[in-house]
Amino acid sequence: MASAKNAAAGTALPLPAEKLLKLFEQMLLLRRFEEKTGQQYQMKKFSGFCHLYIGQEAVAVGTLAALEYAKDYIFTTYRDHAHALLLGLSCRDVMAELFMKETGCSKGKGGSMHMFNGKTRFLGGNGIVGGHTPLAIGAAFASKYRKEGAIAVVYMGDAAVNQGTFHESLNMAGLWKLPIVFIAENNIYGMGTSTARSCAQPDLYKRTADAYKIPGIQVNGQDVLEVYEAMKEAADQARNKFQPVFLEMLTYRYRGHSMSDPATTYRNKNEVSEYQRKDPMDRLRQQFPDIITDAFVAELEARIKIEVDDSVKFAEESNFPEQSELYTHVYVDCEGYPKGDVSPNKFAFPYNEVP
Ligand SMILES: Cc1ncc(C[n+]2csc(CCOP(=O)(O)OP(=O)(O)O)c2C)c(N)n1
Ligand SMILES: [Mg+2]
Repeated sequence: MASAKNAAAGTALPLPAEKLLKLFEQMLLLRRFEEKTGQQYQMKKFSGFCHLYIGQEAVAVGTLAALEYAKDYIFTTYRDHAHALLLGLSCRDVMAELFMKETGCSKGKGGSMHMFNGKTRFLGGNGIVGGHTPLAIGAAFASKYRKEGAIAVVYMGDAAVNQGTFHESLNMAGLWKLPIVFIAENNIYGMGTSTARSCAQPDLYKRTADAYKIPGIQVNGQDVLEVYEAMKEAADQARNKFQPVFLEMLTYRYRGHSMSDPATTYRNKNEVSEYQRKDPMDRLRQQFPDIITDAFVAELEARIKIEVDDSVKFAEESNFPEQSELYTHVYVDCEGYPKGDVSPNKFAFPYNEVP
């Protein structure tokens, strides 16, 4: 059992030892899962878009740890494997979805960018930059209207804050006092374009207070405890005072934008190593060496390896969806919709024909 004090620093712990261990465990699981995902992609086990979360783990882990599990509505971008794993989906569920197998969380029809788990109110995985902020506004509005006590949390990248939908959403949230927390994961690049080149005000947190009456707070997104504390406060404001909050998480992705981006033209290796020196897991270990011990990490690495390897085997051995599934789960399954018929039918109009 870990001591209630951090002996190295001689100070009281900011969180119970079990919780610190859990934060570390979750970050390591995400890191190893994503490394395996990248490897499988390079081995051509699956294809399509694939955006890894490596380097940004403290943001998803710290923010979601500050919420009551499965109570709030969560939306994120296409960089969504991590959020999925933290919101009730297993490595098998996510890996099988990446492999586009019927055992995946979206039955193999969504792939990397469309992880989903209705049971924990994880409403995706969204491919359009800024396209999901209005959806989150809808969830926040519904929750307030029905007096649910739930908040909406919407993660986005730094490039999304230049989209019209973002500003429309913030205006509505500020005007209608919606229970919502906006989280911009500022990894300083939107694909290969830096925020310095794309944002008139690259300090994103400064954009929201005067314009939309939404306090903006800048957080060190590489410090999982700082992230956790900021999210606790923001969620409390949103839930109990209907005060929307905007959190700018300063973070960094170690890999390219997606698997097809070698990230060699817009940044150099020194920049990457500079950020790697501030890795969120190393930081936590250095802060709490008596709790996150070498022995604990070694045992954890072994446990995670088994789980991640098993998910690959499971995904490989699963089947692709049946052809008869082509029309199911596209919109809503209603009586009368065609099932199993993949030939042209009344639901598949030629483009030049008005229905
Ligand atoms: C409306 C729209 N425009 C362009 C794209 C293509 N696109 C996909 S990701 C991306 C960059 C987004 O960067 P950012 O919001 O910073 O998120 P990050 O990838 O860094 O997590 C772009 C331009 C898109 N998906 N949607
Ligand atoms: Mg970005």
